[in-house]
Amino acid sequence: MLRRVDAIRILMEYVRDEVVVCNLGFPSKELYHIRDRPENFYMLGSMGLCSSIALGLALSLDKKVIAIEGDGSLLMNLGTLSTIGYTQPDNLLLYIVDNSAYGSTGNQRTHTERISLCKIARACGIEAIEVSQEGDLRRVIEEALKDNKTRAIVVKVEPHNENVEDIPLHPMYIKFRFMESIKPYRKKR
Ligand SMILES: Cc1ncc(C[n+]2csc(CCOP(=O)(O)OP(=O)(O)O)c2C)c(N)n1
Repeated sequence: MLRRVDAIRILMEYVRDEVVVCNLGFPSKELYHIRDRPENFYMLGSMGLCSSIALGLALSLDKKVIAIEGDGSLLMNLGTLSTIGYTQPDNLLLYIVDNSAYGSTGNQRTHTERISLCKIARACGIEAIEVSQEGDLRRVIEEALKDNKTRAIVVKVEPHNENVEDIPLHPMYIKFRFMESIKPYRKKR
């Protein structure tokens, strides 16, 4: 079975100039060590808001926005799926890395062992697919990045935290570097 770090590494092989907002904790640390770039926004502390921030960015930018979301965080803010389904920006990809655990705090189990985030997303009108095999994952990432509609990919992975250091960047630096990097993509009003 894939691990979260594999799912993030595979996604980042396909990412060019897309904007990426990443769930807090180990997902962000793993992303930083796989490929740091100004267009990555690393969440710090605020669980459950990654997809909501990505939605706001998708609505205000002429650029594909990817939320690297976690099952625990998404369960904490399920309402965001209805808001995303309702607004349906044509440039948003929810990349939900589902390890059925609160991985960053010690792999306590979440409800996604039996509850399907893919089905919940579909019920909100979002085109969603669940995958667990690398070949399928690569195919759906390629499709989703080309597509001009809101899409969700739920990647089922096993719980595992890669042994990586904390992100050595100051939170304000992460924020301002990110804001600067997305300036060219602002929608003209
Ligand atoms: C409101 C809130 N509650 C709890 C925490 C502590 N916390 C930080 S990361 C995390 C687990 C996140 O799990 P998930 O979103 O599934 O991502 P994973 O680490 O498993 O990839 C928790 C409980 C927090 N930061 N904020």
